[in-house]
Amino acid sequence: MAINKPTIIIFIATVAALVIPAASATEHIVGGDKGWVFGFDYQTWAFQQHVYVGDKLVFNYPVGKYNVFEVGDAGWEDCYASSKQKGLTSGHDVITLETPGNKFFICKAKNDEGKWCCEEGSMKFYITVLAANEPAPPGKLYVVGDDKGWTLNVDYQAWANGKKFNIGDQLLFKYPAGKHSVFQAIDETSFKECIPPNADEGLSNGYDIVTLDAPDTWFICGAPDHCKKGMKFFVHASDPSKSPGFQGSRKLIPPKL
Ligand SMILES: [Cu+2]
Repeated sequence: MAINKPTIIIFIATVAALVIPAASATEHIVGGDKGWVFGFDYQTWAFQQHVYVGDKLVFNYPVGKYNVFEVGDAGWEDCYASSKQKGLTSGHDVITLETPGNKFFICKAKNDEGKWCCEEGSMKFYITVLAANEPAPPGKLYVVGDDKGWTLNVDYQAWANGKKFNIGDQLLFKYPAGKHSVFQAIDETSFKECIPPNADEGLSNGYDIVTLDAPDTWFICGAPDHCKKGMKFFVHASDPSKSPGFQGSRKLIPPKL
């Protein structure tokens, strides 16, 4: 029996379509080794994942302690899930991400001290699921100061000097709202002298994300004297368009914590 060429091509295409998604599906353990626990910053974790349709999210926690609800963006914002909705409660909940777009997850329980896990324990996040053929988002997300966040008495220049930044990378400044702020000094001189630009050019949410879009950026805190006390650093970013990975800017909704 002769098999003609189109048949073979269709056959190969079919096999490829069946095999490739399965082979590339990834399990993302929510919170990594920490699992699904009270007081972990899941939003930052989610921003650091590259998630594709077909991938799975795995929530690990002691049975009975917490739960998982997939909600809409309003439910995520307000920590709300309808009383009719049944959450996941197995302690090892696996959710397959079947469509692209933003997916929202919350916990609806109280911890041992009677505190709400979503409202008070930041057990909530959204994650952006990419279509199989979408390019990986460019850039890396760095938490400024790592676990210390954006605060006094940290050597931020030493923190920045240890890293190779690219244009398109993002810096996340975490701090209690009202205590600090984030400004980009307009040049090296205003950086050295701690002169912030206009007040309306600063960020002050406490969870501020800045995309590096220029080779040189100077960051300073706008709170009185904080810059002079060391809340300042300079970042040099290379241009990754010279490497094949860069594909435009990354879309984000800032979380409201
Ligand atoms: Cu400050």
